[in-house]
This record gives sequence, structure tokens and C-alpha cells, in this order.
Amino acid sequence: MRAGLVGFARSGKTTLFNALTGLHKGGAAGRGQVNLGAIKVPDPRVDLLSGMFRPRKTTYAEMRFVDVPGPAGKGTGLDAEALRALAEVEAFCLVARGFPGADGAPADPAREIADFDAELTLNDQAVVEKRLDRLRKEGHRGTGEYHELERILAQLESGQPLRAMAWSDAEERELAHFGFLSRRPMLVAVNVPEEEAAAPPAPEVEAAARARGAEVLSLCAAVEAEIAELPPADQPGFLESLGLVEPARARFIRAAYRLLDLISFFTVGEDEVRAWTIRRGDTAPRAAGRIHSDLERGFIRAEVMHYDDFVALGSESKARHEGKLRLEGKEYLVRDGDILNVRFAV
Ligand SMILES: Nc1nc2c(ncn2[C@@H]2O[C@H](COP(=O)(O)OP(=O)(O)O)[C@@H](O)[C@H]2O)c(=O)[nH]1
Ligand SMILES: [Mg+2]
Repeated sequence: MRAGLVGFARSGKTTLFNALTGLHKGGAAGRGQVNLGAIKVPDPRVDLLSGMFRPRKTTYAEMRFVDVPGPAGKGTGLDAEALRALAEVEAFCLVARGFPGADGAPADPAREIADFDAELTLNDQAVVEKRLDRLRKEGHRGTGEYHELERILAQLESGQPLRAMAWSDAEERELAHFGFLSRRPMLVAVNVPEEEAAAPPAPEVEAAARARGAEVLSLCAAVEAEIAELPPADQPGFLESLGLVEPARARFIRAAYRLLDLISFFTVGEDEVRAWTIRRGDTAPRAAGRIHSDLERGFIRAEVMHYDDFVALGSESKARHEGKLRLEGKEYLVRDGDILNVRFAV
């Protein structure tokens, strides 16, 4: 999973990026440039499996982040480098400034949400207009694609992102190659002052995000950066003093999983206990392909037992005996918490 931290300049993207990825430790990521980093997705199930198997290696799922420099303000437009970086991410985390600016400019996160999404929408509009122009020149006015794109253009011209439109599975597939930016799932992180770190987003900010088909949460990037600097033993006390029960990183990851409909499955053994991220609804071969493309190509069957059954019964042989270890074929939809052993031949 790769998410882009996006938004206008000075909203706190790089501060949040450093706090989330821990890059502050090895010299902070550069301001005003594209930065790459990753965070491990905490998962108590991995910890427990690791305790049972005592593997040589334990690997958590990973979420990758790209910190993309944003335009200075509304209408400035996204530069070519930023556009390239945006094109490569599956989802956007829009960081909106919720604290007073250095020049005393009051915060207006609702406005930033609308304005930044408008940049994405304008880019998509240009893509659609270009394609429609081409279809007209080639005499393809009456085609299905032409009508489809006209419908999309109407949405964009009304200032609405494609994210807020219902598409059929077939449309989704046919339109995928356009890589529309305003179609990508969006999580808004309102970067609020320390005093508001524990408060939910203001109703008008919540409404602005919902209107764009986005989810929203509040956090204070400066607080997150401070937490990341503290020794683990001191973190709970610090969080509590701010009225927080956990770092925003944890809420952030959960929100991203929910938004993208992501789930985890596990592989276990003496060598490695590992969590993998897939989309809900992915079949067993597709999940196997996360591990290695050979496992997808040569997929025969998967031995599947669910984490809950395995933990309740305590061993693989017990699970087998109780009929909780099943052989599943190519159509099987992997569930969150499945432990997979893929049989394959290439
Ligand atoms: N008060 C306050 N200032 C912040 C916070 N996050 C970032 N800043 C400041 O805002 C400025 C811009 O932050 P930066 O992370 O570089 O923003 P970017 O341009 O979006 O990457 C810097 O001076 C930060 O110290 C925050 O949560 N609270
Ligand atoms: Mg920056």
C-alpha cells in the first residue's frame, strides 16, 4: 500500500511524514521535495503468532508513504514532479492546516479540502477533454467511451471529484488506465493545534470532507513528532497528559485500512511469521501473488486456517483434527486473519 501525503505548502506534510516514518532520527526528510518512507503496521496477531512459532524473522505489513510538496495556494497548480508523484500512489492523505500560519493567517481546513481537491479535479478534466477531442477528430462521437467520458466531464465541470461518482465494475476496469486523480480514495488529516489534538474534527470540516467523498481525522503533527522522539516507556504518560489514548499513527493506519478496504493474512513457520496486506474480496491466488508472482501463476490450492481457530486450538494438528484446516481452491476469498500455506507448481 502506498499513500501520498498531499496538500498545500506549509500544512505540515513533512512534519507528519517524519513523525509517521521515524525518519526524524536519521536526519529529517527534506522540505519541499518528494520523500519516501514506510511504517510497520502494528498487529497484535503477528506478535502472538511470532511468540508461538519463534521464527528467525518476524515481518509486519508495511504502509509506504510519499511526501509530495504541494502548491503554495489555490490556483497555483501542481507542478510536473508533484503530478508524477501523485500518479504513483493508490490513495491520498490530504494534510489540511488547522493551526494559524506563520504569518498569522487563520486556519481554514474546510477551504483547503475543497481547493486542493479542485486541483485534482481540474487535472482530470484536462485529461478527459483531451481524450474527447481526440475521439471527435477520429470520428468516434457515438461510441460508448465517448458517452461515458461526457458523463464524467459533466461531473468534473460541476467541480465534483470522480471519487463521489458511482461506477460499475465494468466502468471501473475500462477507465482504470486514465489514472484519474480525483477518483482515488482520500483521507483528510486536519493538522490541529496541540490543545485540539484529542478533539474530533469540527463539523464544517467533517462536512467538507464528506462532500468530497473523503474520510477525515484530526491530529497534531507536532505532537506526533514529539511522541516519536520519546522513549516508549514515556509515551503513554505523555499521551494521557494530552487526553489521547494512542498516537495518531495508530488511528491513521486503521482509517487507511478502512478507507481502502484492506485486510491482512498471515504466513507462518520457523523461518518467518509475516503479515501481508490485500484488498477485501481478493481471491487466494491473488493473495498468493503478494508473496511471489510464481505462487499466483502456479497456484494449486491453499491450506487455510483462521487465526482465531488456530489460537483457540493452540496447534496446527489440533486445527486439522477439528476440521479447521481446510484446502481451498482458486475461487476462495481470503478473509482477514487467515493463515495461508500456498501449494503451487511452476
Ligand atoms: N503549530 C504547529 N506548527 C506546525 C505543525 N506541523 C507543522 N508545523 C509548522 O508548519 C511549518 C510547515 O511544516 P511542514 O511540515 O514543512 O509543511 P509542508 O510544507 O506541508 O511539508 C513548519 O514551520 C512546521 O514547524 C503543527 O502541528 N503545529
Ligand atoms: Mg514539505
